[in-house]
Amino acid sequence: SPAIYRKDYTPPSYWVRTVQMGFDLDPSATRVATRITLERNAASNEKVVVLYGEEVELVQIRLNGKALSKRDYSVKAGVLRIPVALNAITLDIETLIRPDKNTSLMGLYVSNGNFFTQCEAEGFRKITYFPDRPDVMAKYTVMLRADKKKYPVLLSNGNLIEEGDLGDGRHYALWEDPFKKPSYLFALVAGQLVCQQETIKLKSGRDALLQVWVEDGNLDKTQHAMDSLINSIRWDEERFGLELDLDRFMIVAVGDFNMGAMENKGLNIFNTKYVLANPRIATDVDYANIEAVVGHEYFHNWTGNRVTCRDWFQLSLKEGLTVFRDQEFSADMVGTESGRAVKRIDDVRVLRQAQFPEDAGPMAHPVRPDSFVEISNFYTVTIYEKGSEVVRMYQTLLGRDGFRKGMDLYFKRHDGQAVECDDFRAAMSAANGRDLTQFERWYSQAGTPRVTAQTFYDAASKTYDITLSQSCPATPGQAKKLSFHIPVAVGLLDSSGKDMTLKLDGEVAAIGTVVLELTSAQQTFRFTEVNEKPVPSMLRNFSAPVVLEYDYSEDELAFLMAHDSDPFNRWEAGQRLATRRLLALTSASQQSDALSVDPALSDSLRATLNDAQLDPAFRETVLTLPAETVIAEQMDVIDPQAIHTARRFLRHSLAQALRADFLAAYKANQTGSAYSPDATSSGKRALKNLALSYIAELDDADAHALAQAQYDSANNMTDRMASLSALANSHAPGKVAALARFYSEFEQEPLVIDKWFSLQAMARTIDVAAVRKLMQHKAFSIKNPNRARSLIFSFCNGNPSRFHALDGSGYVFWAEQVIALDAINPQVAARLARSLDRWRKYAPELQEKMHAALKQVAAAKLSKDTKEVVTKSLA
Ligand code: B3K
Ligand code: ZN
Repeated sequence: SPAIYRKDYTPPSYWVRTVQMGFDLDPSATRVATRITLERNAASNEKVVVLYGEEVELVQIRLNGKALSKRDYSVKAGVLRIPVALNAITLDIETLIRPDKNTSLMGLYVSNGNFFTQCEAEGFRKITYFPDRPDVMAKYTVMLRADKKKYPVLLSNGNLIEEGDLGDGRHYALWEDPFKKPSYLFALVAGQLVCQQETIKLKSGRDALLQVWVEDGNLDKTQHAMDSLINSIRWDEERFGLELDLDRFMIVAVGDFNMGAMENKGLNIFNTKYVLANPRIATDVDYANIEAVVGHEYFHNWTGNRVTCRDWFQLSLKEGLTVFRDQEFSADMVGTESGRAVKRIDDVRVLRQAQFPEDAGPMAHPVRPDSFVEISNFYTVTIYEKGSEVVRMYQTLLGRDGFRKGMDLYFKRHDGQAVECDDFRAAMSAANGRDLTQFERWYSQAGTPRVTAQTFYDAASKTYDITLSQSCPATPGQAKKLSFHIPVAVGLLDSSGKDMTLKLDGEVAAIGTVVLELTSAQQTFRFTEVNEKPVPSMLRNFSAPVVLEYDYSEDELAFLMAHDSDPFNRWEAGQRLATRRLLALTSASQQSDALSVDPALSDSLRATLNDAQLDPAFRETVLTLPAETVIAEQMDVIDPQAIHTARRFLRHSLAQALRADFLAAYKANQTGSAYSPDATSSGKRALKNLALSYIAELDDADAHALAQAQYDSANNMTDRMASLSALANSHAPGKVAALARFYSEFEQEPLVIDKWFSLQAMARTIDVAAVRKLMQHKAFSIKNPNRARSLIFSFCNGNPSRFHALDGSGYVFWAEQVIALDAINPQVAARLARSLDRWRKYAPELQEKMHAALKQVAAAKLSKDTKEVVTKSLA
């Protein structure tokens, strides 16, 4: 398949003004009648209507009432062209589709007997021929007809206009969306569903009906999603002055879904994983994720739907911005400074574990890509998470008020339009009178910039110089990079650990933190009237998505860990200390040297663990060692076995050194019998369960008893999973029984059975044979994306040392699964295909085996999704 280039964008030849659709829903033969009114685009020279269609049977097409014959149009590779030069036309298109055969879960499909749609990015063309591109925005009216018994609930975007019976057991519902939208935001849902609903008053005084739709039997799991929706609505009113623009807002949960959720106008469709929760089935992390995803989809109503993307290269315009908004929402929901820091740390962890590797691999792409083969492959951590960091940098540079001004201007200028990332930057710039020309490079250049700092204190003149230099590694298609505009937030600590008042070249710059703007390859910033040699705290709150290199002494890092007023950097100092140990241990393990670790790290960690002034949630982040994938990023040649050995050794050593402290923390952070997922309680549970996981490293009878006792008495899924995981990774006598009991207790809860598979796939002792055996389990199905992810992805992506087994068995398994999945669901397969994309970073013996597996996949008959990934991996 050929690549599509951003530079080739041309405006559509025709605009669509209105769309009227009629669906006769039937799993094996759904008839779709679509009437589209179009208007010639004066700005286009093309005298042709261009419609896209995929896997649809075209029954009939009429232009201004007259049936077209095959001679009146051409169809090639899914593109239907009708030569016509009229200013206004009406097209009637009838198509026939088979939702029950749709395993790609794009377009209209059946899940557990009900109908659902997923149209972003290019799924609408699997329903009917249409100018399926995001810059074509139209008003939709949708008539749904179906058997009343089988499909009592009929939903689509916007407002319900009319419903009634049709006779012979069928009924209908007519929906109208008052806002124009691109086709990717179209949705319909039909089937046997029930809802929790609530009417709320919006800020302007209008009423809005909120509904959460689920399958029968799940109504006891919708309250948290409803609460999260209401909180999201309130937050957007407060923080950005943005109100819900509809009278009705619906969330629907579906068990078969490719991603997390979808922001269809007024009818958000969610993976059940991001809706259903109660203490019995959901962990604290699930609760937090549901809040974030409900927020994310709701916030899209303005950032994505009211203002959308001109083309798919601009995807981060809506995704980066909306992730930033959901991150800020979650942080505000916690409220405390330390809670905000924990959220920030979590977000940066995702960036480092997933986005930094992507940015350094063969799929690296700019936040605004220049080309793609399959757009579905570009719903990436770069577009989402790095995109969010880019948006965050505006706020760091302009301040919260300046950022808000920019947002206001963005909506004032572009409401109802499909625009580009440049338009967002222009609004931020114009609203604040700031030149943001150079900032554009964050959108156009891929790769993670390195910022190196050097410092010099001159006691005689009392000046302190920070010299920052930047560079950025080459990425595919981009050998040389130009300098980025990088905000580097800096504080200086005096010898008592307090923030100094900062003067830059004689001017008072800040009491605690100043944002230095690095725009050249190298710049020196001079602080004056610095009375003693400070300890610098740099890149506070992770002010830019870069790697900061500075030659900190061990003492300085311990000092920052103990004193930095910036909680993010307190955490960061601990991570730097731990990373040094882990890299040294990894290398010792590679040389087969005896492993040992000095007490300095455990002393610092003990101080944090026992510091009752600090929030438990924050202490948990400090005591958590960098992930194996984060260590891997710091090595020239990745050695998964050595990294794993090193990390386990360090955890075991810490468990030995801090056993009594962990036990004390375990006892001090019990949360009692009434479960609540609030930040304080979940923070306590996080610390308590981290303590349990360290103690479990010791794998002795006391540790087993502790885990078993917690398992036996757990009254919520967080505690249950933590103890089951401790047991599953140990030699505890009760391990097999606990896994069996867990299964039988939760057999009826698919989301919990996903956890059961996932926990085993990530266990230390598992191997490919055991994964294959689990695939034979009656509860396993490769067709359900959540289930496939819970077992196959958890093993391939979440268990590096087992997946990268020296015999190459993991890669053979991977190739088989990619090929099998590709025939069912290309999007899911292409995600799995990414697991080997960094094969060149590994030792030759592993590389060779990975290469063979990649070649095997590449030789198979593949979707363009998976083909693009393996082709780029092998390039
Ligand atoms: N916008 C959707 C993405 C769906 C894409 C599917 N190929 C989810 C989100 O970001 O909210
Ligand atoms: Zn999104």
